[in-house]
Amino acid sequence: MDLTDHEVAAAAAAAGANADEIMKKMAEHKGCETDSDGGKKASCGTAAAENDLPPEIWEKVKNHPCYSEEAHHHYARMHVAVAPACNIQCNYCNRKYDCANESRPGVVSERLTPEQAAKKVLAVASTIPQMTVLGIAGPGDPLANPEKTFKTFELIAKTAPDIKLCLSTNGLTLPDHVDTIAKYNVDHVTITVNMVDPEVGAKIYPWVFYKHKRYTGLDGAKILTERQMQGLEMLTERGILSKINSVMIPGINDKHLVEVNKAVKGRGAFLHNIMPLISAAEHGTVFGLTGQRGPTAQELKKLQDSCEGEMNMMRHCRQCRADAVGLLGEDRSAEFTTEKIMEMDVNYDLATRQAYQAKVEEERTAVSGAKAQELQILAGVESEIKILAAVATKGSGRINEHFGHASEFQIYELSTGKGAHFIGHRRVDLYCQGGYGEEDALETVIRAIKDCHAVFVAKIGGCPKNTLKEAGIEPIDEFAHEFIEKSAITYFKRYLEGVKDGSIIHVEKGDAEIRPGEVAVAVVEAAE
Ligand code: CLF
Ligand code: SF4
Repeated sequence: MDLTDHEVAAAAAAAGANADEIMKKMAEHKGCETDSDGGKKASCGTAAAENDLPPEIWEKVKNHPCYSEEAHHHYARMHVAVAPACNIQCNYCNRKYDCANESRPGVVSERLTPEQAAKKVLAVASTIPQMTVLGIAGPGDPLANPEKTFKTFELIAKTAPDIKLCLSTNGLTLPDHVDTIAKYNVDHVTITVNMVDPEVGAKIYPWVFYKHKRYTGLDGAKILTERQMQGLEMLTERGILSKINSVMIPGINDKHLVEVNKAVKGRGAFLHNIMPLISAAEHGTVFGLTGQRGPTAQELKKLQDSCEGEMNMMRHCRQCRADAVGLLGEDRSAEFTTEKIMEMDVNYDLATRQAYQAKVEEERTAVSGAKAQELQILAGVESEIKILAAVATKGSGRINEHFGHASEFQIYELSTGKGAHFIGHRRVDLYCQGGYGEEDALETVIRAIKDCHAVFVAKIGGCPKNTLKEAGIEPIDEFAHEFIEKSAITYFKRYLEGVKDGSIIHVEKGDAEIRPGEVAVAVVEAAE
């Protein structure tokens, strides 16, 4: 972290700690990204495992599904929609809809009071024992609604102290609330940073509302970026883990996000999550109406890859709703409407939750064991070839979803250097229940994974199998219910052997389509 001695001293004073302690924390955090092994980059960020991180950081991320890619196969999060107001305008947001910072452009079904939210958290925690994180992410900006946000955290900390608290903000008022964030033990804060240059910012933010005044254009963007950077530095000083979300907007900030990556890394951000712009005319957003496109799958991957050398990237974000409940990629919010919760007999039992989570940890250890075996499978094999594979999974790190039931596919890059490396997901229509007919749904699946050489499924019918093969995507069901990485590497080794003996002709694949969340029917009034 690039702090001057003066800044370090100020950090120490602000945090009530001495400079040695602050420097120690910084050094530990740096350890995630420095060469520690003869030039071999130490693992960090979402892909990091227990031995890669300082123990106190591992404690914070190990069962947070957004901060740990590995954890997201096993642990769930929930959001409560207690924060309707916002203090800025983003050109990709229509206030009828959820905050696009953290949500797909669907609407929240209902807004909650802090008391209703606390009851909902207990109801979900007793029904889904692997739900470990409560996030507040909208539908407006949580810190533009500080009373409701912090009251909710206060109630939950009292009644469900084992649940981690998480917050996502546009950062405009973050510096004013960092002490309160620390006071309520909110250990994870996301800031959406789309620019560090006001010239770029003026194309994304028509206005910001700051200290009772509306600022437009360059003036507004300048205030926003200064406040975001100040807030990030203050979080780092206090040892609060921060993640940066950036929306990739081709032609506006796509190239600039490399600069953003450097700026946030330099200020101690733990993770960077570059997400594709969600934009369609029916959303009613400025970008939707002007026809601003989002990135393709390979454009997004290229940018994420180019930033990865600087800092570890989150690639498993689902751009979820402000009232999402469940594992990332699944949405169980309909099971927990206020009406249903009020009728539920809520029994929050910490011991039951802990017993369940102990079982989850056993499963997780088994997945890690399989990963270690994966490296042995590839021992001695070297090749420049890299291919992508799509996987149908319901979670737990296994190939356990039917092709026709998959609403998304997880994408892994296979190489002799990194083995099976998770790089993202692609949302699709359900093949078995496509609202426009099955063949239309199959076409959307093919468009979403056409940069992949293979798709791993638990089961698949003869008809889609043939269509996939015609599209150059090999359907593979022989590893049903096996671990993802180990199976993918077994396949990859066989693929490389086939290329070597001439039975397989390797061809490079093209690009694929990103298909972000669908627009839900608007059922609530616009956010204030
Ligand atoms: Fe929610 Fe965000 Fe916390 Fe996660 S989401 S407030 S850090 S608990 Fe996660 Fe959802 Fe992506 Fe956000 S997948 S949109 S990154
Ligand atoms: Fe919309 Fe969120 Fe931007 Fe506010 S910060 S305008 S709610 S996307």
